[in-house]
Amino acid sequence: LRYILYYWPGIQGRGEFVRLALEEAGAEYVDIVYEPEEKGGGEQAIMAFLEGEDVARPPFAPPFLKAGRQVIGQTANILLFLGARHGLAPRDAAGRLWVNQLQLTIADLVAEAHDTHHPVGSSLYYEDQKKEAKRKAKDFRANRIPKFLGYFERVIERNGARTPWMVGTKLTYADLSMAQVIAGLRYAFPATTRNALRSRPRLRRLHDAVFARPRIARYVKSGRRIAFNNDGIFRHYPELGD
Ligand SMILES: N[C@@H](CCC(=O)N[C@@H](CS)C(=O)NCC(=O)O)C(=O)O
Repeated sequence: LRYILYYWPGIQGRGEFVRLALEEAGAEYVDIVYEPEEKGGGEQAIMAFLEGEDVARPPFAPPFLKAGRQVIGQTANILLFLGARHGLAPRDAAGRLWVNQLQLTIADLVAEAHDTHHPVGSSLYYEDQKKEAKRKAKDFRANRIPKFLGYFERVIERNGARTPWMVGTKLTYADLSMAQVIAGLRYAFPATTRNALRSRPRLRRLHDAVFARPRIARYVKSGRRIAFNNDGIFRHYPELGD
């Protein structure tokens, strides 16, 4: 089975949460935006779904995933689907809901990280909302990063397993996403994140364990993982604080 991932070019963005799950699963997939246009690739392929008249269940925004005839949007929803199919989630319904809950909380954190550079509007330039961005980032660094990371540290602790993971004894897609968020926060706000992680050894261990997974390590080494940059969700602007 071959998946098609629809996501914007040049950034990890929310697409990366899906990529990490696909990579860990060893699934076959194409990142359609990097395929030549004459082969149906490029941004046109994305736009065809967003704006096409004949799409029965149109997604609102990337990322979305094509699996056979199904088109699935919303990062957490895509992961719910992949988790069940590839053993990246518990088998029981309660366990699946719990992992989904964690993923939705990660999505909240990701949205707040995005809003540190776009607090007024996603359709406006960063340069036109710098003042508000400074206030937003200050609060995010002082209050939100510690609150979110404190929460996830507790989740690992309460799980009580001898493994590094948040749920049970096996890795789930929420662990992959958590590691990705830690990597992103370290890029955007290195000092704040270093400080917040000092007292959160379980999260540091989770991050390291995810990036040491053979398939994830191979993916990172392959050069296919786009580097963090200031077009993505996690951006490093010195004026927004360290
Ligand atoms: N809640 C959605 C958010 C999707 C989203 O914001 N996608 C961005 C790219 S990362 C986008 O293209 N947004 C267009 C828009 O919001 O108009 C998810 O988690 O997938």
